[in-house]
Parts: sequence; structure tokens; C-alpha cells
Amino acid sequence: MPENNSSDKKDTVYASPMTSVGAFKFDENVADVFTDMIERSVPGYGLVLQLIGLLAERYAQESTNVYDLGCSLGASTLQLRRHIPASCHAIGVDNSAAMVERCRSNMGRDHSAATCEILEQDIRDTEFSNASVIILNFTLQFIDDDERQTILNRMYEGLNDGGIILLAEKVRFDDEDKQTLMTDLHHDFKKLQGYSDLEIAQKRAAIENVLVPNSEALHLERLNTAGFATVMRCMHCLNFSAFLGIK
Ligand code: GEK
Repeated sequence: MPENNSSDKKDTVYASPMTSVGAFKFDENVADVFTDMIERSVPGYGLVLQLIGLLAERYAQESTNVYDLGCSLGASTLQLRRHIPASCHAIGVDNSAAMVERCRSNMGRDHSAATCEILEQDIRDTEFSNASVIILNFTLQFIDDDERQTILNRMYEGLNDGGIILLAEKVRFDDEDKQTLMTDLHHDFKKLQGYSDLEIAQKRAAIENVLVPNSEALHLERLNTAGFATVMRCMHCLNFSAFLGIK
């Protein structure tokens, strides 16, 4: 389990019947239970966190910036901090005040040598410079579809040669049968983690139009278009994938 949160509260946000389900927001209620929510909702989440540590060990360059975009409570930021040289600076960015407040407090309890700052900011406004590692761990999926390429292009520009981007996303399948099967299996996975049919249905209604997944082919194409010399998928579990781009 990632040690990223002082709270280990169970996610019951969608446990009671709602007369109408509002659009999903990263508010106080979600931030309070976020570790439990993401661990029980995203198959492979823990594995991607470990992968982030391995990539940071290999690709973080001395005296550079490493970025964690959409840092939430800081699970990926902590992986970065613990695996980068002491001369690096870790920058976490999130536009949810509730997440940022808790993330800063989580970072305050970590004693890694590398310095760290958590910015309350929209990643569309983040400036990237002297970067060796940029992490987008299940964040790009919340940005307007037509803005995704521009953000990736800017990240590429801010990366030093040999730097990397790790992009993890929920993905969709163009083939309708595959899309249905993966969606069903994902819901089976959530039931296995203890979510009820009601919780799954209400969360699904809330997240629709908020989290908009792309196909794997489109993610790979975007990374190629941004200019990355090497682009590959490095993790895949049901309808969740992670992609690596190396400059
Ligand atoms: C982890 N990476 O645990 N600008 C900044 N932050 C944003 C924006 C935006 N435009 N849109 C959404 N967010 C984390 C998990 S969660 C993934 C990332 C999920 C933030 C949002 O506030 C939330 O904290 C995060 O992106 C997405 O490794 O909930 O599936």
C-alpha cells in the first residue's frame, strides 16, 4: 500500500442511493477517501506507482526538475522523491484545493533529501523547464480532449534530452465488443474490491463526461506527434494502460 495519506478512510461516497447523481468532483469528500478509492477502482494502480519509482531511479538526471501532474495526495510524488538524486527538485501540481492541502501535509511527513513543492494550479498553466521526468498518472483523462496534444507538446519542450514522460490512463476500445467486455470486467474487479452494484452504477454516472478515455492508438500517436524518440506501452491491465515516452 502506498504510504501517501494520513487517512485510511473507506470510500463510501456513492454507497447510499442518490436522487440525482452530480458530476464527479475532486472535493473534500473525495480527497478524504482518495487513497482507498483509487486503490479499489484502478486495477494496476499500485504497480504503476512502483514503476514510477523504477523509472525515476533510471531517468532522473542530477539537478533537474521532476513533475507529478495531477498529484492528488502525492502517491506518485513520494515515489519520485524517494527515487531521485538529492540534487533534484520534485514539483507536484493539482487544481483541487482539497487535494493540495492534504498533499502538502503528506509531503511534510516525508524526509527524502530531494526538495519538493506542491502547486495548486491547472496543469494547462504549468511551465516545464529543465525537466528529466514528467508523470501524468491518470490525469490527462480529465483534460478536454482537444487540449491534450498541446499539453504533451509543451511537456516535450520542457524535457531535457534523455528525459521521459510516463502517461497512465483509462483507455477505451474502438471495437464495441471489446469495450463492453473490458467495462464489465472492470466492474467485476470493483465488486471484488467490495464496491456494491449501486456504488458502481452511481460512480459511473458521476464520472461520465468528466473522465473521457482515449484509445491506446491515439495516446501512442499523440506521444509520437509531440516528438518523443521512443514511445511504448509499459503496462496494461483491463482498460487501464501506461505509456512511456523517451526524448
Ligand atoms: C496518483 N496522480 O495518485 N489541473 C491540475 N490537476 C487536475 C486537473 C487539471 N486540469 N484535472 C484534474 N486534476 C495521482 C492520481 S487522480 C486520478 C490522479 C483519478 C487532478 C484532480 O484534482 C485529481 O487529483 C487528479 O488530477 C486525478 O498517482 O482520480 O482517477
